[in-house]
Amino acid sequence: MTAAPPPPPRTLITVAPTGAESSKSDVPALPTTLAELVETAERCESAGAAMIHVHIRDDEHQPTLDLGRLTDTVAALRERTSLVVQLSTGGSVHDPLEHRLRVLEAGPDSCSLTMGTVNFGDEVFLNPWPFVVDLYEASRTAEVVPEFELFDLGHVAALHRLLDANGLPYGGRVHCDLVMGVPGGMPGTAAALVAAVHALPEQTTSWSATGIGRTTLPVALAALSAGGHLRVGMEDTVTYARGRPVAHNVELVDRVATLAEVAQRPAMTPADARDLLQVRAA
Ligand code: KMH
Ligand code: ZN
Repeated sequence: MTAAPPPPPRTLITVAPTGAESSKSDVPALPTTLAELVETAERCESAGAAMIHVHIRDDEHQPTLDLGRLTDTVAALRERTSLVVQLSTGGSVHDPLEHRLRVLEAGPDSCSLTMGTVNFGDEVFLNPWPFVVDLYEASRTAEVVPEFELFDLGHVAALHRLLDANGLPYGGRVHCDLVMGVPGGMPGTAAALVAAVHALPEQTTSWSATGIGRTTLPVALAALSAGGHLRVGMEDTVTYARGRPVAHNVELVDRVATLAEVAQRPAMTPADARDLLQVRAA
């Protein structure tokens, strides 16, 4: 983007409550059952979240992309909340690409779409270019709005390439999420955030930022001051403050809802978010 647009008057808060990395035994507060996920979604919506980024677990609390479970999860979240339901197509680093493509069959409003491969701690989060293009085209066919996950400046460049070659996504809006502070990706600093935001394609209509681990607060503050939206949750950090584990995802949503209020860009409603992202009407 070249010119700085006026900051949006309201802040989209996305909650990412579970992820695929933490184990239930290490982090008992992690919502891993459907009942825990729905309870979390309800409380987070009341606290100001408008979208939920969903990874699910099996009966042993292990990450799964089981299509039946994903479909039931989307239905349960729709029944009990108004949140925009975004399914992860990233899954865990161990999920095969073909399983990740099939996530769209569960019929979410939105899906994550990571714009390239990245080192992910000691692992590799694999997103080869042909897979990125296949997933993008599949999201358009399924009328699911992608959220472009950008872990590095190279991913921003890849988004230019995708939009230039393949055109706009379903719904016509381009919403990005800067995922910062992953060991292997861009750091969770204000300087990196500003560089990434300046490099976003001109087609970008909104962006949020996520700080992993202890970068959650600096990234949220930088995003708010730069006119961005926010993603928080136990997928990204399981520590509320030094030595103090997160007791419930709602604490993280509450905290950034307060920051957004202070920044005079209060949390938007799920209806606002549906309009912002142009997700398919129910
Ligand atoms: N669990 C990470 C390997 C996404 O949800 O799309 C990938 C991830 C990104 O969380
Ligand atoms: Zn995720």
